[in-house]
Amino acid sequence: RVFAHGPREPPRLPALPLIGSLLSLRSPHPPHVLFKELQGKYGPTYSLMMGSHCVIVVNHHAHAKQVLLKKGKIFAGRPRTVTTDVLTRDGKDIAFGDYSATWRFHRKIVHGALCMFGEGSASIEKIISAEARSLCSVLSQAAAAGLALDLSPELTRAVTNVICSLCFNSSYRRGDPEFEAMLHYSQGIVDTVAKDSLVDIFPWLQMFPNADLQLLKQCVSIRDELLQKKYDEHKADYSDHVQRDLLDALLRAKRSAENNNTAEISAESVGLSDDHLLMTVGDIFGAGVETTTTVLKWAIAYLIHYPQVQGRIQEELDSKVGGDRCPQLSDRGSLPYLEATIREVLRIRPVAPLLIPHVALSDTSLGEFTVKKGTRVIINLWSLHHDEKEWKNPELFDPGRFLNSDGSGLIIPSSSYLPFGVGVRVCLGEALAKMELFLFLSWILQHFTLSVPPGHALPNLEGKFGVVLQPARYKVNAVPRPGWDVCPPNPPL
Ligand code: HEM
Ligand code: PLO
Repeated sequence: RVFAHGPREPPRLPALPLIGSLLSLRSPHPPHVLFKELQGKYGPTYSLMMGSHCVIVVNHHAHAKQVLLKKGKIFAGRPRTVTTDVLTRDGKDIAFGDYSATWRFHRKIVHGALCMFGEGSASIEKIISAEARSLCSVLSQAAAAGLALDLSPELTRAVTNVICSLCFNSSYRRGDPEFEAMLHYSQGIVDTVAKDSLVDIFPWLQMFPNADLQLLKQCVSIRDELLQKKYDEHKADYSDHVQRDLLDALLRAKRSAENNNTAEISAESVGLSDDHLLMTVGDIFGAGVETTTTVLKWAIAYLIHYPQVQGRIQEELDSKVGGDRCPQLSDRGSLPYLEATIREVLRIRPVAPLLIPHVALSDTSLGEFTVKKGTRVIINLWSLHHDEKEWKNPELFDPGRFLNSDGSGLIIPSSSYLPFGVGVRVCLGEALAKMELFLFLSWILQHFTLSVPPGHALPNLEGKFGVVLQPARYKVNAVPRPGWDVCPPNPPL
């Protein structure tokens, strides 16, 4: 290929001076916002040094798709960092593990296990609906007492129980001490993990290698104890004939590799060691809890800010589902405005605004730029989702963007939209997350109208940057809608 200027490297930010000067402005901005602003000076693709690592930051969808799709395999690596190594026993998981045969194998097993839950008696739909029902009944009790509610613990418990059923065939009751411990360690991990690769250039994230690394290690050891307990219980009553959950699926793969213990495929060599199994379920459990809960909290925060959107979803529910039954997955096609609202929440506040960093596994190129093996690539999803050329008033919350002109069908109005990533490293939980978001939100809005409690401020919409972009805590007034004080039972699916 002939390059206009010959092959060249992306514009490079002067190592520290420039950022230093930005910092001396005491930039109040989190990394994704600052990376978006730097385009003004350097263009949509530029590089910078983070300590000794060369990092390319991609802010436009064309280059993002080259990295994720067209050259997906070349850019499928992950960097190793101190904190993710602590979390994943040196990358023995899926999300932070480097591209390898072991990694591919684990993705495949998890994918298969998640698909298996599509049908059958313990179908995902049944599990989610049962949790939605219990969530609504807890909310009714609290609403009856007229309290200003922090929905977070109940939303988290509902979402945790879904992923707990899928991973471990178990669930938590209210006030379960193991659940409380999980809430605590998981927040500790979210607050501290994966930021270290950014610390070199964002000193206001400064927290290593001291108190926060300590906190991370403590939280990880509590998590590991919990995972180990589940693992031991599963090993104790494992049977080749029943597959109850993801952990059974992983154990089955391990057993079958062990029985096949020929020269090439031993359980160790294909990455089915105890550590690998634990880290893989740890990923799915952690991702299953933190991502979906975060989106639900964003969705409710926006619905409180935009009561007209909430009202329109409720009208749609009343006319399409009616008052005699609760929503089901089969209603998804007839509730486009709710679906559009979910899409808009995922656009305006992406769960992972910088995805997880990718790494070039060999020398390659990106558009007209050369890229050396080992270069880290940060896809700034925030820039893609807030690109003024692609989205009118990107900061405006407007579900209507995702509807066709008469409002009857869904569209994706721009190719600058990748809430789950795409390609080799695409999110493994996309289908599950979409089912949960649809069912939980439709149940909640069918039963309640949500608003700011008297005397409270509207939820803050800024978000706290980390491995997931979380909203600040806020309180809600949940008023039961007329006729919905009792849930009718679901018809059999
Ligand atoms: C990876 C988004 C829910 C499991 C990712 C990535 C994004 C993402 C952007 C990174 C892609 C990349 O680095 O290129 C989301 C969103 C969710 C969600 C927006 C909720 C709305 C879930 C759930 C699970 C899950 C429920 C578990 C069942 C994973 C895993 C990876 C991943 C294992 C790592 C994939 C890999 O590196 O190969 N997700 N996710 N996610 N997600 Fe999700
Ligand atoms: C969340 C805290 C848990 O205790 C551990 C954990 C495991 C997997 C991580 C998840 C955390 C955060 C969200 C991540 C997920 C893997 C894929 C997902 C990073 C750290 C996303 C959105 O990319």
